[in-house]
Amino acid sequence: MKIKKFEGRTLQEAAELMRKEMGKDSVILSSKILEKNTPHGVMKYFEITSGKEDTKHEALDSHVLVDEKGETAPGKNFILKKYTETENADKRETSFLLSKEKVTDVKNFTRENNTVQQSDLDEISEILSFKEVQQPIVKLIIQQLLKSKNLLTQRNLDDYVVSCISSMLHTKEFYVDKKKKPMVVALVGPTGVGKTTSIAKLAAISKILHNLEAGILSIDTYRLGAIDQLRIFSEISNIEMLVAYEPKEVVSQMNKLKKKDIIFIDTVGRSQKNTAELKSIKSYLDGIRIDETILVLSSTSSTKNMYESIDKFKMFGINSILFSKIDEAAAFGNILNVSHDFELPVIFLTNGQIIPDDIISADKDYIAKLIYRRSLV
Ligand SMILES: Nc1nc2c(ncn2[C@@H]2O[C@H](COP(=O)(O)OP(=O)(O)OP(=O)(O)O)[C@@H](O)[C@H]2O)c(=O)[nH]1
Ligand SMILES: [Mg+2]
Repeated sequence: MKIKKFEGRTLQEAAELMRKEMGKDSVILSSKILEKNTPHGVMKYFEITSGKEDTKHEALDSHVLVDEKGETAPGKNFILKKYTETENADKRETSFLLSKEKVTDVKNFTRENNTVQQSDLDEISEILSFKEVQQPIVKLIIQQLLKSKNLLTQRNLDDYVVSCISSMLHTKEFYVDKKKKPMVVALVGPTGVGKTTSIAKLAAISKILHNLEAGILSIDTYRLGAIDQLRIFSEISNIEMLVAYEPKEVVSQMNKLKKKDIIFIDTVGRSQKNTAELKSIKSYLDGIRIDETILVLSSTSSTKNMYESIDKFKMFGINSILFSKIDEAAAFGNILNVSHDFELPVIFLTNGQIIPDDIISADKDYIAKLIYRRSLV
């Protein structure tokens, strides 16, 4: 891969320089906000690290937004392309997984014959429990495996487990219909889970990679510095950001953004335990049409906390879940527990703090492997 850094006063400017020099199929690997001393004072600027695969075949990034034919031409409907574990996958993402071959190798070293024994199933139960998959779901997986017992061998056992997990997960593609603009997406969730950071990632991807006019409405006027966090991002990325300080201002602020293709609404983080505060956030959103309400949950939280959050945040009419901070979590059974039990689709996963790179579309196979990978850490 060819790697190069570009600077610009805005994210857009740096991305344009990148495309001019590296071509349209180059991708942003990371971005940073830096400061320079100039005769006019301190100036903020963007530095992006871009990469381009050497072969045409490897050019698609995991979160490139494409239309149904795989093109990124402006003016068309598009979906956020799903991550797949193929040879063109981003190395950082592939490194999360043990490859299937590796898992099978481990088993082949430890088993003498090719048939599956009860002890293999016990071992799988143990691994799944260790990964914090709840007992009723572990039992369902084992029952599924037993149904296919005649087909199971040491070699294909892990693949069967992954496909059982995969079939129990619900996922959803992020799809934007440009004809029905603006699409309105609200992110809600407990405090500090990554709502604002995820909005910055999604807004930047919409704008830079897809030439969409994106806008942001913040109703987080509670937390000190919350507006500044978004305002700095909005200034350097040149994405319009408005604030509604009271519920009655929401409709007029949304009207100002009505020509945008997509509007992201950032809400204040509130504890799921405080119903009165949750109702206060809801009063901001009640008067407007929202196309997608995404509940953001941190992958590092326990299944119990997640259940409580879903129960309390359901008043917002949740359409999908974004699991943040998968780079910090030690086990991912909670994603399966939640998705299976509430039949709520996972729409995105975030895997770091870098804007806009550290976000990927939910893919059942990817999540299943994340849950079942054999390493203990
Ligand atoms: N490691 C890691 N950190 C993340 C991720 N997403 C967000 N963060 C960090 O988590 C912290 C909180 O992120 P915010 O986006 O401010 O969270 P929030 O939900 O908007 O917080 P409130 O508005 O206060 O409720 C910040 O330090 C982010 O950089 C992620 O995927 N991985
Ligand atoms: Mg926030």
